[in-house]
Order: sequence, then C-alpha cells, then structure tokens
Amino acid sequence: MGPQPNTHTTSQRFTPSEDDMSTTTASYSITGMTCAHCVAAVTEEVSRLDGVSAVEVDLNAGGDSRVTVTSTRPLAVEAIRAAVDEAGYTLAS
Ligand SMILES: [Cu+2]
Repeated sequence: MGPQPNTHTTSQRFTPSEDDMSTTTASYSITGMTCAHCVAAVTEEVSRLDGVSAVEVDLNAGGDSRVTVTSTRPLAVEAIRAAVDEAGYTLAS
C-alpha cells in the first residue's frame, strides 16, 4: 500500500501495517445481483468503505451472491449493508 491520489476524508486515520494478521475477512450474502454490472456496482460501493482492501464477489444469478470483504480492521455489518443498499441491492444476512 502507498499513498493514493483519491483517498477518503475521514476523521479516523488508519496506519497500514505490514502484518497480515491485522487483516479481517468476512463474507455476506446479497440478493438481487444478476450480472457483471451488479458485481461491479457492489464492488465499487463496498470498496469505498474505510479500511476495505479487497472485495470479491461470487455471482449467483437468481440466488444469493456471496461477497467476501477483506479489510484492515473489522467492519460493522451496517456499513456493509448501507454500501450494498447504495449499490441497489439487499444484504441477505
Ligand atoms: Cu447486473
């Protein structure tokens, strides 16, 4: 990780650590996703959350898709829910 030109304004600064043990991964189910556009929208919104370092979506059109979020600190499920909602989908769990 290095300085990024498009960082978010936040009151809480996080200092990236080289220690992988500081990384948190969590999976969520999302309903309503049907195609690559949906994946891109969800990935974009969730990636904007402070601390998120990776977002992986396992698309299951017609069912619940699975999104795996890797972050440098634990994320509140409500933050994920809000981001998914912003993208136009619903967090199922
Ligand atoms: Cu779509």
